[in-house]
Amino acid sequence: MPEPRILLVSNRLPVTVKTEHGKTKAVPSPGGLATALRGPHEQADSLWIGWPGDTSRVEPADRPGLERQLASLRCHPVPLSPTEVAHFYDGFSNGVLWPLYHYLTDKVEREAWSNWRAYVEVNQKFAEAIQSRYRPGDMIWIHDYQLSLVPAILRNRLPEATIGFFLHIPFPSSEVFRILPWRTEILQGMLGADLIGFHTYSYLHHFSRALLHVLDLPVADGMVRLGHRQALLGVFPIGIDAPEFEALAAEPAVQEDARQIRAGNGPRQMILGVDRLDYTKGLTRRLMSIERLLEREPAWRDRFRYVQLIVPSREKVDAYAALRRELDELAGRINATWGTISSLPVHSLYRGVSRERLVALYQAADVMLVTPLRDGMNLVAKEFAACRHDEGGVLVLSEFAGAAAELVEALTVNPYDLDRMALQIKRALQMPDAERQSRMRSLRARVRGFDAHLWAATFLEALRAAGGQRLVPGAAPQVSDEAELEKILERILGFAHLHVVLDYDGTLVPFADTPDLAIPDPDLFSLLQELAARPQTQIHLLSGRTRAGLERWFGHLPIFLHAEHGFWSRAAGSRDWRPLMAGPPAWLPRIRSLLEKVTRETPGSMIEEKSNGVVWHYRLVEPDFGHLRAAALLQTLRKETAQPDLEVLEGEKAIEIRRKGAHKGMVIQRLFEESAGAAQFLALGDDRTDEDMFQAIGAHGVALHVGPGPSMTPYRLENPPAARAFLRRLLAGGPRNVHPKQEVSPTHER
Ligand code: GDG
Repeated sequence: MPEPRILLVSNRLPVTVKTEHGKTKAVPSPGGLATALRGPHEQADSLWIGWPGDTSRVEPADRPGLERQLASLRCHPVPLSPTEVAHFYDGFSNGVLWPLYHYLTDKVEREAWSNWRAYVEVNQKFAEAIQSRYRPGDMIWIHDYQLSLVPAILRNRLPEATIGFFLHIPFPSSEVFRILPWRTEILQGMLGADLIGFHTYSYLHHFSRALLHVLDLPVADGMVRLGHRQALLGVFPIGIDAPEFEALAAEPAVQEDARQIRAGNGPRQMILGVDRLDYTKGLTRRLMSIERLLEREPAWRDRFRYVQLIVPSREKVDAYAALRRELDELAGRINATWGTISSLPVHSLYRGVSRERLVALYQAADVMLVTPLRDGMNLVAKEFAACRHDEGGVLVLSEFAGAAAELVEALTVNPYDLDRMALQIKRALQMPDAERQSRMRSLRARVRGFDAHLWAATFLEALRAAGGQRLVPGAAPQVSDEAELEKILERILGFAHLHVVLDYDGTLVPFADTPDLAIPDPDLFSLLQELAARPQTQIHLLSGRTRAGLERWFGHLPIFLHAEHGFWSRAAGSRDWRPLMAGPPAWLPRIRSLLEKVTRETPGSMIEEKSNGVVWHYRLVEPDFGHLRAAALLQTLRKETAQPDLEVLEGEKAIEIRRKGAHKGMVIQRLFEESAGAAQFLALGDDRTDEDMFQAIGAHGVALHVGPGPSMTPYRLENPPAARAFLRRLLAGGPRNVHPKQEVSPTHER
């Protein structure tokens, strides 16, 4: 099979447009992503789609040249206006999602909530750009939190496309994620992908929990079912370009630079930190733990220098400017207290350095501090290991960096525990050579073993497979197509004695939080009224609800009502409810008291009483607790099913215990017999209990399933509004081959 073309999509292109002294050029963007995706980008005629940076100052005359240059680099620009950048990027992505996903909820900018609109619009813009370049067979790989809505927008427009999504930052615990007012939109957005990748299992786990809590979607075997489609979840820890770092580290000029840096430190050991200026990196706490070490360990004073490289970033976001001030003050205080005439303990540099200098610093360091409060992965930790041919240097790593899941030979720290962090730094400074070498040897093997290229190749291979298994095997398509519906309608219009049998919840109205809230609306009343007025047509509402409930809502309509799955029936216009069988079952009081106990122990659950059985509802229970309790209840009930007249039914977040044989199919059977075989049926239903009536109808009519669940009938309407629209079409079609309306006779009265 030929290699498919890959469309890589990220907020930033791997090159950024720069205008200096009136000259415009595209220069490589910093960061590990460009390196990691170099392989797939160079493959076949792949394309990278993203923002090229601020192009507002590019002279009109320079634009064609710039476009040519980007095209030759296989980059397709998505230009963003300065306002879009301010609202979508600084405002929503970095002012809301970034702090929230890193658990720093106090840093979420209050004003930035208003930038949601811009986030949606720019995501749409990206989706349009992708669609404009998409060719069937391409694989689309979308990156990171700035673009989490793009997969679903694209899925709508390109249902057949293979779409992958990778989140480079942590996915927070669902308790934190649920703070986000747009949690539903973000989750649904990501679910447009066939494969969603995370750096660690714990991020995947948090995402699964959020799906369950927010969308009520369970994840089984790393897979989420979305109607007839499925999305896969996977763990793909990103690596670095290890050979490139090793090669740089082997260069004589770089090694000489490292020697000079060491010489500059004199007899002192060097502790190094390399971070973007960001409050997630734990820079303040890192400084405080250095201060603590100096306070508590006099022997270590003036025996180390802590060099911290801070690369400026996101300078327009307020929290970042404040952080810089705070760090300056703290470093000033430490230096003033513990500095000597010849040396200061803290040496901060607010600037980026060349790759060569960075590698020299890695090589010169005795201890590398990577102590973020949270970090998706953290590539600096891996780069440090890759550069240490000498097997020297000790890595001190935060347990809250994704890298900690892999780099288990590092000295781990909890960056919130300053005392222990100070002790770990001391331990690193005085680590015996043998231990240091042994740890570094193992770290280097890990970094080399799964590098950036392997990461990209592994994800793409999994994506290809996920695209191939997008459709759930054997699942019916979401809806019947127009031609199919037209054929069914024609058939029904030809029925001489039509019985329309309708389930209520999930069929005519969507599910509500509790059964009492699923109230019928005026449109439904008029629809039922008009259907009932149709010549040679009877309308039957056949529900699991109680007699009183149906009577209260539908008693005034000229339609037949069947309560408790058909155990009770009454004719149109009659108040006389007739049971299918006599007396309540003997087991009912015992089962009721069992359910009362379960309800007391399961907050949010409730009991629905029926004359013929009882139902335990757990729709409002915390989802996994509800599932757990339901499983335990089913286990207990299994003993009861030895009773000849008892059956247990699992419904939508409900368990029903009812008298055996009182099911919806019995109603169909009776109506058929009463019409002396003349009745023909149209039945609409959405759940397991409706399958009984579909089965009973057999060749005597048409059964239509409503909603995404499984069904024996091949005909499917998407949801309750689609069901109502179909019934309206039936009305509009008018009856064929039938006589004028006659008085309805209560057919089942004996
Ligand atoms: C996201 C996630 C995840 C730093 N200073 C200089 C410099 N750097 C380079 C490093 C490294 C990169 O920047 C930073 O790596 P991060 O891992 O922090 O990645 P980000 O791109 O910020 O962010 C992160 C990553 O995505 C990948 O999935 O690991 O958790 O937040 O490569 O070397 N490079 C140069 N001079 C510097 O001064 N040349």
